[in-house]
Amino acid sequence: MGRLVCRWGMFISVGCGVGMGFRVGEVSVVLLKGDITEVEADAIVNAANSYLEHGGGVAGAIVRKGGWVIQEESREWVRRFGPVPVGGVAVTSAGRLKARYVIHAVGPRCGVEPVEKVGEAVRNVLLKAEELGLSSIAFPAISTGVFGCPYEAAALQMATAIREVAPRLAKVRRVLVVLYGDEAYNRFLEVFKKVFIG
Ligand code: AR6
Repeated sequence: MGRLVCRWGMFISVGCGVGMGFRVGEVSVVLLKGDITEVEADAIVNAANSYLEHGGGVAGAIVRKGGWVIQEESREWVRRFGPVPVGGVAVTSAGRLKARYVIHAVGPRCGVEPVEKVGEAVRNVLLKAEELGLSSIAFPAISTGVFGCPYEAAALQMATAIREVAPRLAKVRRVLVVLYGDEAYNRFLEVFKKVFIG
């Protein structure tokens, strides 16, 4: 059964979790439904704010499960380098999580900053993952919670950025997008199908 999984553009159910897989050259892009803190990947992406003060949503879940060390390292990052710009990234360890790193990505607050900053954040995460030599990375739906961006707009930014950067990646081979709940999953899936299949 395991050998049947991870076929692209179709429903997959074993090994890759439950979700839909797409392919861009050598890179597989898989949409999953679930909790990002449970996902196995070399790095998981946090939907962070510029001060890396991890309150609710994905950030809160990451610190609760990974440990306070992630918040401490985040504060140390801000002390050394200053606040992370919108669209930018910062890296810490992942504490007790299965991942090696947390890449903190600052998305836009919709209505305040342009939604295109989601795409910028995604591009910067992928380039950082490549720089770190990682082969797999898991994204949440950046900016679609507390920061108030609509699922469709954020999904279009994310899918377009992945499609654009993927051909330039030599190390990253697996990009997971982890959606929390049916609504987020279904809306992202529609957009990803349009971008990756047409
Ligand atoms: N796994 C996967 N997705 C999740 C999880 C989880 N465990 N928990 C929530 N989501 P948000 P933002 C979804 O608010 O909009 C924080 O306070 C959620 O349903 O985490 O970028 C930070 O510290 C939504 O679709 O991130 C910042 O201040 C998506 O993840 C601010 O919120 C993003 O929701 C960042 O806001």
